[in-house]
Amino acid sequence: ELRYPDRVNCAAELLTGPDADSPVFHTPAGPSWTYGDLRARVDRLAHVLSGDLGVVPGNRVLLRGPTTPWLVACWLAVLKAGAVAVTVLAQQRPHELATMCGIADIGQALCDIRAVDDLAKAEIPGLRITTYGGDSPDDLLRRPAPDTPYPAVDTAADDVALIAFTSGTTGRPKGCMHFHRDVLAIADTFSKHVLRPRRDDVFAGSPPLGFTFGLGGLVIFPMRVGASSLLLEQAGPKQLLPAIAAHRVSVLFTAPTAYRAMLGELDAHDVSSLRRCVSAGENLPAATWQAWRERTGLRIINGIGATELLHIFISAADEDIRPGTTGKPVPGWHARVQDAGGTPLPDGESGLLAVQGPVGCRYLADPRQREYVRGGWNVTGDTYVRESDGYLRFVARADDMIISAGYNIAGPEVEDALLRHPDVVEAAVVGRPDEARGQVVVAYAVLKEGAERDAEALRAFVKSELAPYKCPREIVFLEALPRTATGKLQRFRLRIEDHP
Ligand code: 3SK
Repeated sequence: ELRYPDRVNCAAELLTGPDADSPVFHTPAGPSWTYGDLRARVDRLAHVLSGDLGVVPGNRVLLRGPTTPWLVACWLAVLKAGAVAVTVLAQQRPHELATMCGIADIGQALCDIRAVDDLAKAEIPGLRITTYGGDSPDDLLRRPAPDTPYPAVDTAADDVALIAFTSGTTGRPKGCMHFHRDVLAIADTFSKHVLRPRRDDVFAGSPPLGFTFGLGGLVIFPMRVGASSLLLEQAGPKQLLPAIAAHRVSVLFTAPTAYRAMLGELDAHDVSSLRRCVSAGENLPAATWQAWRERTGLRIINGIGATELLHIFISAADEDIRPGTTGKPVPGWHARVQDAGGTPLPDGESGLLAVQGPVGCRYLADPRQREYVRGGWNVTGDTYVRESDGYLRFVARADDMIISAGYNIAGPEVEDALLRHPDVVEAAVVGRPDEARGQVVVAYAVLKEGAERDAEALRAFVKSELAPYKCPREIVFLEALPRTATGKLQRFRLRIEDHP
């Protein structure tokens, strides 16, 4: 069981430990930062925040900018000063920023000068924006501040440290509040027991810091063990592969789509430094896992996480990985599969995934809290099956089940079959309303460059892989699938017929 003192400041905890000259952040261009550099810069920023900017414990501070060491320094300074960090994505537009600032009652923003335009355009009443990374004397990083250590504010373990926004794949954003102890708990559960990082590891990955998958994988997990992290402003597959080689990255965090994209480019890059590869954000098809294993010799650590629960709660460590399943509850977590009324279902039956653990869902002023937390369990909205030996297998997001002529069809199962075809790079399968059958299966596919768009051949392939009733009635070819800013597939945009 995890035990933390009643009073703990997670930023101070993450900053304590490694020698001042150990590296903490690398970037493709500039010199690496050491833990000593980071401590000194965080302390200066915390002085500016609580002095010049008048931030007091409990104030909520919006953070916006590309993934840089300065963004992390601001995040740590906000927490060290006892305030609440609300990190948003660089892709979010003025109306989205205004909605989030309204929900979280934000009065201050620290914003990379390169990302300030949309924030300024949002015209948020009462918001004080301070930029960083510019060359004016007014810039956050140039403001006068004492060069003395900043004593961390004595926060309670269950004071709110951060608010992370999720809109899932559709809908009005929900702000999820997480405590100082939650930040430590994700490192002391998934990272400690499944990832098992070492101090000499170099982390890197694609998720931005406004997505808690990235915040954990690129900041909290490496810092908890005194390791370092390569921070990339552009972190698509094209940038990741050369960066892995150049910086000898050993721990990689990214999503299934990026693993698939990198497979096509592996020959040109040296990835021999990798020892751990983590996939989350979406279900990892067994075909992608196998292909990565064949090409690199590495077993991808698959996981399911949620912004509501901060990070990954079901996964499996190296030797326990079973491709095609997500794994078992991470130590410290419990999981069960239940029906819509909350009654646990027997092994082998599919139902709603419900989990309990050291981190819980706490939406900020949102009635949807009642749907997510039921009877003390966090109901994630995923349909799962528990196998007899405890492994949990993803079936679909609960709202992605297709019911056609009385058959229950899981869209992701059909997507996996399509992805086994050598010409298919991406696939999304949805139900389309149909008078006779209730719904019919429709697939959207992205093909390899130059491949022939032969829907009939692809349908025949799916029929050779799955029961014929699961075969898409129609296959539509697209150049790309619609995705959220964090890379999640937006199936609702393909189900447009449901939303006339
Ligand atoms: O949303 C997710 O899929 C996720 C995965 C891992 C960690 C955190 C999150 C939010």
